[in-house]
Amino acid sequence: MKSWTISLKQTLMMRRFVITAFACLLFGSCAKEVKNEQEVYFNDFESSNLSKIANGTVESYNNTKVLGRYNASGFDLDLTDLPQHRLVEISFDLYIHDSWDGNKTSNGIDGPDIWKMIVDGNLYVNTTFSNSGCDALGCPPQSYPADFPNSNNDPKTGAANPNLPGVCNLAGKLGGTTMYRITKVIEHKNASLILQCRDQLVQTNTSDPKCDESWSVDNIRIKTINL
Ligand SMILES: [Ca+2]
Ligand SMILES: [Ca+2]
Repeated sequence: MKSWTISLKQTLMMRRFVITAFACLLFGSCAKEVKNEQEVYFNDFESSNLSKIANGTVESYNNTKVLGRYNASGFDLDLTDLPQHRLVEISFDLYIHDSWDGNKTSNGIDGPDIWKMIVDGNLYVNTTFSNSGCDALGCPPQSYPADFPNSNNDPKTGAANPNLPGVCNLAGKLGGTTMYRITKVIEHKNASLILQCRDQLVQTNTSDPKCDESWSVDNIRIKTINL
């Protein structure tokens, strides 16, 4: 009788273990590690809503509305009254339009073509993109997905979509548009957050810099996370 009681207890424990393990598998995390996430901002710019954004401008690109385009500038997104949190996840689509030159310098004529993401004054992305592709002169390297300088990756490395249409299809120009999915999870506790995106593009040999090289973003999503 005693052995039957132990065996029943063991069976119940085993069942509890199996249910817990199954729940862990099903939901991707165990009870202790459940993330308390809250979306505090999302914008696909389809309604051209630019509240909370400084220096905002909206254009249509490839059948969607995007924040941009920018050249030698950028935008600030200013959020306040965030719920209590430990981390923040920032994600968006970044479109690199036309003939970016990556790490190339060419004595200051072409580049480097730098793009930055700053949160509350701290630099989280400081990279270059190369959209020129490979030609007879070779492949101008880009820093992304690593930071600039000292990183040399092939053009369009890490792209979510490398073959989108360019904005300015100038005769003989390489480029098109490359879309990157930027996602950063950062330690953050403040009730306010300022996201700034900027570029330092170099194109001294053109009369229309914004047509030669520009960028835009779409689907900005910001989540606060408690562990
Ligand atoms: Ca959009
Ligand atoms: Ca350039």
